[in-house]
Order: sequence, then C-alpha cells, then structure tokens
Amino acid sequence: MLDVTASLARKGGLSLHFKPTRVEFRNLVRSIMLKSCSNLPILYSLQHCPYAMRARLGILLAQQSVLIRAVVTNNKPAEMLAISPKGTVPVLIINHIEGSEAQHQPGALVDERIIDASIIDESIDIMLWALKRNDPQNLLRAEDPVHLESMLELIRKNDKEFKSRLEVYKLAKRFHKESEVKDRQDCEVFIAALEKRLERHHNLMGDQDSLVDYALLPFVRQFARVDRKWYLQSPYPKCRDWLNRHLQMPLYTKAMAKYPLWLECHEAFLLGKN
Ligand SMILES: N[C@@H](CCC(=O)N[C@@H](CS)C(=O)NCC(=O)O)C(=O)O
Repeated sequence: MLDVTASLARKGGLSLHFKPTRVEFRNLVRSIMLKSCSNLPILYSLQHCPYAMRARLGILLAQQSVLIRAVVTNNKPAEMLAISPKGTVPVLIINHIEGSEAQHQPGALVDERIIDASIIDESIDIMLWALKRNDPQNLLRAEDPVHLESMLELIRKNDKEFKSRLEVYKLAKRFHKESEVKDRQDCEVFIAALEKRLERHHNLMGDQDSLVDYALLPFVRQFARVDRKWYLQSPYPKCRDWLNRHLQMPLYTKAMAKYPLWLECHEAFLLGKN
C-alpha cells in the first residue's frame, strides 16, 4: 500500500496546488480507505457549515452510514486537500470494489480489493448520492424528473444568490454597519419568495417534504439567527413555522451532533444507521 504522507512529501508536501496524477489519486484514496479500517464512506464535515449540515441531513434521510471526520476551516487535513484541492467542506469518499460500490455496512471490514473510489465534494451531490441509494420519503420525487429539476433550480438560487447576500448581511450585523437594513432587505427577496410558496402549501414544493426543504433549511436557519428579535416579528410567519417544524425533528438534533476533531483524535464517528 502506498503511504499517503510519504508520497506527498515526495511531491513537496500538500497544498491547494497539489495535483495528483490519476494513479497517485487512486493510491491516495485507497490508502485513506485502507487506513480507515472500514468500507464505510468517509465524510469530512464541519459542524456549523450549512453545506455540511445539508450533506449530513441527506445521509440521515437516506438512512445511509458514513464515518464522520470533523474538521475546521483553518486547519484542514492534508489528505482531504489532496483529494479535493478546492478545499471546501463537505467532502465524501466512496470506495468501489470491482466495479460496484463496497457494501457500506457498519462494522464491515475494509476490503483489500478496493480498486477505485469516487470523491463527491459538492453538498447537493452528496444529498443526491445518498437519496438515490435509498429515498424512503420520496424526497427526490422519483416519478417526476421535471419536479427534481425545479427543486435543483431553487437550490442553485439559494447557493448562488441568497448565500452570498446572507454573508454580507451577517457581516453588516456583526460589525454594526450602516448597511445592515439594506443588506437584510437584499436577503428578504429570497425569504419572501419562500414565504409565498409556504402560503400555498405546507412545505416548499408541496405539502410533503422534499429535497429542497432539507437543502435550504441550514441557510434559512442562519438568516433567522442574524437578528433574532427582528426575525421573530418579521412578516414571514409561514417561514418561521416551516423552520421551527424542521428544527424540532429528532433528525435535526442527530445531524447537529458534535464530534471531536479528526486531526486531534484521529478517530472517525459513525453517522447514520447503526
Ligand atoms: N459548493 C460547495 C460549497 C461548500 C463551502 O463553501 N463550504 C465552506 C464552509 S461552510 C468551505 O469549506 N469554505 C472553505 C473555507 O472556508 O476555507 C458545496 O456545496 O459543498
């Protein structure tokens, strides 16, 4: 087995600029999996990151099991940066054995026949990977691809427009900037659109929960926490109900469990069914 650290040392250490060849990449991932002593996928996760929360929710909703490696942004593990040089969290490693994914059973020992692996380093893709394996609540609305596309469209809007406005608003609040009200109003365009949807039905895409409810939840939660006092009397009562309902689910508490940092204890923790 190739030792990751030795291989990387030869490359001059790990950095965001490290670009492994296909073979090095495969050996690197194989080495990470074999060292993990488990066939379970590995999820690099960040406690309060809304994208990582979304990924953990997806995994729990799909009743999948993964090993969580808790990280912080100012000290990311070298091996994570090597397999996903863009350096964002979450990152999921899935191994494959002879053309198929490994049996992801908790307790199953790592298989020496691991021949390949996939890296998923976009939170929505982690949700989709998990729910395509198992979707007991039909959150993907499997019978209707058009419905899935409109969910993804709203999620893209959240990630591309709302999230950046939210960051500006959070900073304005934190540093008592004069622009705070205006920055909040920029966010409210998206929140008002969600409120309109929730006036029509119980959840964002109909009465039943769907992918989009869980994908957006962590971001709306952040918005609600910037100025709690304002939020509690804001003209978005449906949004408040929707958020409260989801935050009160045991699933949410499970997704928010706190784990010791991987780089401090080198221990990964089981998330999912056990
Ligand atoms: N598009 C990515 C975005 C993930 C992302 O930006 N995560 C943040 C943490 S919330 C991050 O890792 N930022 C890099 C950094 O802070 O160094 C996804 O959906 O997974």
